[in-house]
Amino acid sequence: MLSQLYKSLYRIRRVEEEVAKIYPTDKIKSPVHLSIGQEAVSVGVCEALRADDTVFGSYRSHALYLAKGGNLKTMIAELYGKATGCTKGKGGSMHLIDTDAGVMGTSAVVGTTIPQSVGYAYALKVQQRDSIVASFFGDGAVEEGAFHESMNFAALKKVPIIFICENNLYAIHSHQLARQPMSNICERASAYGMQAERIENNNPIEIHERVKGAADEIRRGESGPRFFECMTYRWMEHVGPNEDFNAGYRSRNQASPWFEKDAVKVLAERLDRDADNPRSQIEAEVEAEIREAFQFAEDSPFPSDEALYTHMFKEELDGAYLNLR
Ligand SMILES: Cc1ncc(C[n+]2csc(CCOP(=O)(O)OP(=O)(O)O)c2C)c(N)n1
Ligand SMILES: [Mg+2]
Repeated sequence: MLSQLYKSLYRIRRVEEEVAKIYPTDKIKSPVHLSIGQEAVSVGVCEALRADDTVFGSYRSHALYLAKGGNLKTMIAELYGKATGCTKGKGGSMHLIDTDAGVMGTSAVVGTTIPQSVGYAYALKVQQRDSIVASFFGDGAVEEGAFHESMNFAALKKVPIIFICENNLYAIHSHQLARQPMSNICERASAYGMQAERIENNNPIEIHERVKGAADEIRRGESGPRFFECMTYRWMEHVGPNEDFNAGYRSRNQASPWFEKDAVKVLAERLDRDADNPRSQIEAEVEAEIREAFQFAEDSPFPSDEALYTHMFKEELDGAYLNLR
């Protein structure tokens, strides 16, 4: 379990470090919103999910896509705008999808996947499946009308969904307290009639345990929707490959407690105390996989001009987009 969590965390961190390194060459054709610093949330939650569960996320979803088992090669090809990308080079970093892995989609428009995820979870309930949905969004999305409509409907219909609010304190450069009259997002979620809990400290093991407990209760029909506000911190600029502690809206001092409790570092240290799990082997495997994925993207062709006219309408989409898992 520990080595699995570490592998997932390390893999995501290293993929995004490579993305940041390559970004200035202009090979990557879409903006990138990096999750560096926030990986623990996606990893902790996705380890608590089954392969047949489904996730939805925002434009900051490299971590979610990878933690849920999304294909790394097709993700990198997508960032490169190549025809072999997970949306055939048409969506870029903000619109990742891998239906085989249960990544139903991510969107550039704040809050839009929240009602989609509730609708999907409602369909699962109507069809009496025992798989569930996890819906990821930021603290900024809580200010959207669609968030509140979705909370209301989900609680009313007791749909099998776990809401994961990744509270990194900022929407672009605005602090939460400059945007919201109360800092406690859970209080607002619980006002809709669902159990809502905050998880401090960005600890993947704690996130995993608490979300797993909720997921099991939902599957057994013992709980309606659940809400977790996971406190976390974005290390890089809102969009792009650089740090931005000189931008004036936050300081390196504010970030330093989050650097201290970096989940990748903490789990690496724990793993080193466990002789049965050689970290070097895990890391070597991940590095080889990453090299292969970037090479795949480099070697892949760009979409043809004709591709501009395909996959525009639902009739052309293959069944996987339309069939529930
Ligand atoms: C409906 C909508 N309004 C505004 C924007 C512009 N916008 C892009 S990202 C963002 C901040 C969202 O912050 P948050 O939900 O906390 O996510 P984070 O970037 O911190 O992960 C905003 C306002 C948008 N993309 N969509
Ligand atoms: Mg935020």
